[in-house]
Amino acid sequence: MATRIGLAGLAVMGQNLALNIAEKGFPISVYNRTTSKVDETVQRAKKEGNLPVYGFHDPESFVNSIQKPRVIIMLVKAGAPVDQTIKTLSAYMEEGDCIIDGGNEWYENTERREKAVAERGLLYLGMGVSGGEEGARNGPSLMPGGSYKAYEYIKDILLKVAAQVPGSGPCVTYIGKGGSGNFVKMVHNGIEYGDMQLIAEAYDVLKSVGKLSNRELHAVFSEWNKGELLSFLIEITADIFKIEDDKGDGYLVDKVLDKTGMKGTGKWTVQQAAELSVPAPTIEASLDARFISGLKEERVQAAKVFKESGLCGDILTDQEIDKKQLIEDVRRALYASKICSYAQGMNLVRAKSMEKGWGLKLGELARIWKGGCIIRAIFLDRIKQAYDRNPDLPNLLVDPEFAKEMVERQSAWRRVVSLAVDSGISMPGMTASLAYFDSYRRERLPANLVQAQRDYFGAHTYERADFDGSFHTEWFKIAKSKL
Ligand code: 2AM
Repeated sequence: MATRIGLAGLAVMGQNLALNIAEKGFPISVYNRTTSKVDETVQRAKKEGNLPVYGFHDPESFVNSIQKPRVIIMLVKAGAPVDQTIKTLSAYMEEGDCIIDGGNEWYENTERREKAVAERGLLYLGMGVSGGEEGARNGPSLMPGGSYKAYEYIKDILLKVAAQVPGSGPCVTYIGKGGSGNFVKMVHNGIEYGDMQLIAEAYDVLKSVGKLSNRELHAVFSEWNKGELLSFLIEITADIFKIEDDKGDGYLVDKVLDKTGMKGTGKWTVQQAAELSVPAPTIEASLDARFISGLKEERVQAAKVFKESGLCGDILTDQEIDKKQLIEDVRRALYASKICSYAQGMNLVRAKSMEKGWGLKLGELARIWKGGCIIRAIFLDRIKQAYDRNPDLPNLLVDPEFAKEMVERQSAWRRVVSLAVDSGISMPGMTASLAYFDSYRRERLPANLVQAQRDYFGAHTYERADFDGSFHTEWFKIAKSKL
């Protein structure tokens, strides 16, 4: 009997996705370079309910076991391993067969591969898969881009395998042509960086200035998870605060080294934002925050320089805090900051879509992120509604509903940022979001002065607010002649 689909690359994500597909009723062939993982997967399939998973130790019999036209999902490390796996498997594949890369791949690599395999009649999809291990097993958010024909062929599988959100359907849609699936997943990850940083800042100000204990933080985040901030990341944050240290006294979170790892999608997002001249200060701040966290040893030394010399301590204020008010303010500041961060991510997607002619639908992206993925949140429903109201919305901030929500929260937001600034608590994400809001909503910015400076020293010319045309002034001559 031929299986419906194949999956190559059986690290945890691959194993879980294979079991998910099998559980939805699609017999699946599996393969991995290191064959012990094949046996492991087949064993798991037996244990988890005799799921129809068939293991193969060599690529040829693996490919031949799949019904034609064949579909193979690869979940191997991005970069060269993907090229190697394509080479290994495609040797046995035939015209009309389809390869899907489910890794976090750089979108241009997908476009290159799509072209390369097309010469041999093979179809190609680059599919973002979000939701971590748990999502892969029980329902991820899927972002397939590339060959529409290939998407159509496996749509029935994807619709069943993806997370299901009551009222809004499976968390999958055909994203668009070329590398758009990878690109959208990349921006999703950039937004995830922003969300995590904003939550970390909320934690910092509540803990460092508000003096909340882990128990109180657990209660606060649990409460927040019942309202407009309801989301996977707030939920897991609440959980984290209640986990006690298994190797000593106190809570585990206090023992975790304050040094953040990263795999690169956040950096790519920021690079793309710069490439396309799309302002993304919150996402950029979250990436910088990870870089600064990485300078742990330097920070330890710096803290000594300031503390031991008596220059200044860690927290700069010792003011009386109304805890209840602070908690409410931080909740509002977090929500408003989040709107700005998502606005940046969405605008980056749109800019790329316009550059590449992908025709991406921003509301649809918000819909498929509502379940399965790391940034899943009730808030995404509001984003979808905003784009439903106006698909050409230039920025989420000017959607009437979001505009109202931001204004309602701005006093609290400013209080939190001011308190953090006064206290010497860095809040790069929330501050960047507020600056984004304050810059975007102002008709006139001090850019006139920057432009005048550019014309002064470099004759870059300037436009005028009152006349059309391009102007240059001999600023230096005039200024000095009048001395
Ligand atoms: P392995 O178990 O044989 O190492 C995540 O690392 C997944 O990518 C694993 O399934 C791993 O296979 C696979 N992988 C990494 N490099 C690879 C390569 N060059 N060729 C094939 N698979 C690779």
